[in-house]
Amino acid sequence: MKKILMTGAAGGVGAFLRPELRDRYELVLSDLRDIPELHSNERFVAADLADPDAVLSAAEGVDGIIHLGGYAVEGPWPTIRDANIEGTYNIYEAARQHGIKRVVFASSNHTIGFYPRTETIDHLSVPRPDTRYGVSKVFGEAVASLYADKYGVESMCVRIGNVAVKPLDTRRLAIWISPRDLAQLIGIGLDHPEIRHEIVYGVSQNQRAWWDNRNAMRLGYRPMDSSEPYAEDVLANAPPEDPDSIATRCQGGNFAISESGGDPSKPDQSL
Ligand code: 15L
Repeated sequence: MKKILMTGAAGGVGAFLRPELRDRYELVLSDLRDIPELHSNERFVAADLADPDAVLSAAEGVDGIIHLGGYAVEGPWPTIRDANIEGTYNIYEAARQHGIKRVVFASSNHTIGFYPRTETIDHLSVPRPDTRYGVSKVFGEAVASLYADKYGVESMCVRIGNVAVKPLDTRRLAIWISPRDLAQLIGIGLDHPEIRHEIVYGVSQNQRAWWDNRNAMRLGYRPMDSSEPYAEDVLANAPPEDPDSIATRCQGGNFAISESGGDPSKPDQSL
């Protein structure tokens, strides 16, 4: 059984993934926050991602890394810089120094959040981040590419949509991924023999998706869930949307209007 370090394991995505993955891998769970309830096959190690020595020591002896850790929404630059820029760099450096050959990087749909919802994009589309958070995920994808080409640290970068038990609003009918579909994708990222640097979308088989996920399918991804059975209920209860709002027009939703209020001609002076 492979031993896998999961960073950010105390967060919501970690909580969804642990039960799906702990029968298949020996999990070393890391986070700043303690994880009180550990199951067999799980061990906890506290680590601040911004501390290179702590990351190096957390990654000692593992065969692969699932890097979920960092700040998961928009935040002030120092927060994003320490948790996501420094943190992701430290993960790849630890992988290089320990000779760990596989990393699954939890990237985000906010790398491409400024694309309009009318456009179908794929793994080759040029990034259009909607936040500093999105920029930090584009940075992570770039570090993954560099470490693959230069040091042979192979990566799958998963541009995750929204992980939840079910889709909760109109936008999430397009970008939702079920925990078991995300676990399947991550398993491919850890075990597929022919990965160098891949970008895939973390999305279930949603009819309303804005993403052509053929790169994930090429690698064997066969999502088991779809948002469509939830659509009638979601649409019946969805709050009315302003069709002219940038938040409604862009794939990143509210992230695309954070701080600017959606009007690029009037940037928030507090930035
Ligand atoms: C993300 O990248 C966030 O980490 C998550 O909290 C959600 O906001 C998700 O995107 C989303 O776009 O719904």
